[in-house]
Amino acid sequence: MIRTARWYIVLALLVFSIQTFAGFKDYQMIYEDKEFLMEGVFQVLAADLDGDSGDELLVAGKNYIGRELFVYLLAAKDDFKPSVQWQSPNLFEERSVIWITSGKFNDLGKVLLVMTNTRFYLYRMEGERLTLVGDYHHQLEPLGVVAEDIDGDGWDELLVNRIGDVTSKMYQCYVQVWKLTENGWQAAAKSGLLGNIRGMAVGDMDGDGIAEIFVEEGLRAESGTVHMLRYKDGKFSEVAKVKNEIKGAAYGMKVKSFPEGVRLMTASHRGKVNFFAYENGKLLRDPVELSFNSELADCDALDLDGDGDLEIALIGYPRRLMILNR
Ligand SMILES: [Ca+2]
Ligand SMILES: [Ca+2]
Ligand SMILES: [Ca+2]
Ligand SMILES: [Ca+2]
Repeated sequence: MIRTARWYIVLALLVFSIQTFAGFKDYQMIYEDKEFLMEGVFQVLAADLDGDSGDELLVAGKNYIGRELFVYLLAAKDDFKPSVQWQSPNLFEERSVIWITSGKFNDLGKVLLVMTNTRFYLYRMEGERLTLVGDYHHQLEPLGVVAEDIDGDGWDELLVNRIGDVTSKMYQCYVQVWKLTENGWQAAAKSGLLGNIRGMAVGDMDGDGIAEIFVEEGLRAESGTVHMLRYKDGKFSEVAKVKNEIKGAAYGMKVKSFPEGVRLMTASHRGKVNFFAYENGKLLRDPVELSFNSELADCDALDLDGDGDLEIALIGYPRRLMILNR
């Protein structure tokens, strides 16, 4: 009897230690679709649009032949297989791709922001659907958009990656900050030229309640540099950077709160997923690198099954969706 009890204790300790040491290396593909929804899927976004503290899953992409640009809100519960819960109208525009982010820009609350070359749209979640609550013209010629509260005033700023200069070798990009005011959208500030920006993310890495800004830049598709920036009094300053630590261009970047702590997650066109922590003023790369035989275009993470740990969603070129779980 005592012997059996001892075995139970040993077993319990074993299970406990396995759970304790489950790390990024334990992520495994649990769902995959190589022909997901559209001819080109550009972006995946996890955002809590209905305020229930669980993120919703969204993707944006294009059908070239049908001349269609769509955003989809997906539902994926117990079996991790995403199904379409809502589809945007066709937002097609000549020569335009489509970008999505989410933010709390004014008292409308958290909204989905969808941008094309000349327009952007705000959608609010009402029940199971998204409803258009704003529609604007713009001339931003964006290369990417993200949103978060980077100055601590309680409202999210919109950050747009724009081309500042074109040399024979590369684009020189900068980040422009926009605020939604009573008089509409106003440009608040811009960074200096930061290089050929391929990935951008925002999130509070040091836990002070204000989001830091991350840009990844480099030549063509070669390995590049990740810059961690802080925004204060209308100016950007560099907090930390890491060079050549990611294999290939990191087009996908997100700041996420894993059980291990807050991490910058990157996804590169050479199929690598990496995680960076911010400690003692430095960005430190986790030794674990996940590898996929796909050019990764974007990544995000959210708790799909409600177990308190994050699933990772990856987009592979041109239309592959992968869900990882551990
Ligand atoms: Ca939610
Ligand atoms: Ca703000
Ligand atoms: Ca911070
Ligand atoms: Ca989970």
